[in-house]
Amino acid sequence: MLFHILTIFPEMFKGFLNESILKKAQGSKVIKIHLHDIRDYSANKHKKVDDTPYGGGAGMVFTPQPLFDCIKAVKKLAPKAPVVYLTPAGKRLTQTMVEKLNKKFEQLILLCGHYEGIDQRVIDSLVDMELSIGDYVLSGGELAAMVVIDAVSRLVPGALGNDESHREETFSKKLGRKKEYPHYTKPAEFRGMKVPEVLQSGNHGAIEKWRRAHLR
Ligand code: 6GU
Repeated sequence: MLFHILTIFPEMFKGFLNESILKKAQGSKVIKIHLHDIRDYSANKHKKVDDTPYGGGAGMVFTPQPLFDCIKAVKKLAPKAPVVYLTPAGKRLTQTMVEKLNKKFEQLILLCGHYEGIDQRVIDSLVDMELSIGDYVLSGGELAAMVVIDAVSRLVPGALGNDESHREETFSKKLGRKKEYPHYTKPAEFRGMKVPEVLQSGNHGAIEKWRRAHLR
């Protein structure tokens, strides 16, 4: 999976990409991330990318020119990839949607919004999908793009090192969240709190049964 990230803050991704499990995934080449600095595409001599909104109102709006040129250039590299605009006004990202993105596409173009928004003409002519990661407002789309990259990448075979895709079955579509059984590791007793005997028994049938009974 190749992610193209269109952003005015490419530096925000450096820590995320270099410190997480995504570093290994990139090393193994199953995940690739290409950062595109929208400001590089500004025809303005001061590399300006925003302006005041027509009709008035608070805040600034991304001007269409740098976005058009940046998106056009990236679409040339990835003609079949959808342009996904990250905005709090978008459709809410769910695990089902994450699975679809992973299955349907080999590349994704993630456009990170800022200010009050982007010029509507960009959305009308170049954006395929608007996504939000939840009902709260972030100052930019970068954190949301990282969420998309993380959630999609962990479904890419080989990206995590362990292909335990069947564990995804514990994601409950009905509850809208992941079902988990309690996890324990060494030591068997910590500050008087003991690990359930059955988990130390080596009886896989009994362990399976205990875990099913303790899913929540
Ligand atoms: Cl995708 N962008 C911004 N700016 N805020 C958000 C969001 C996205 N999803 C939830 N809040």
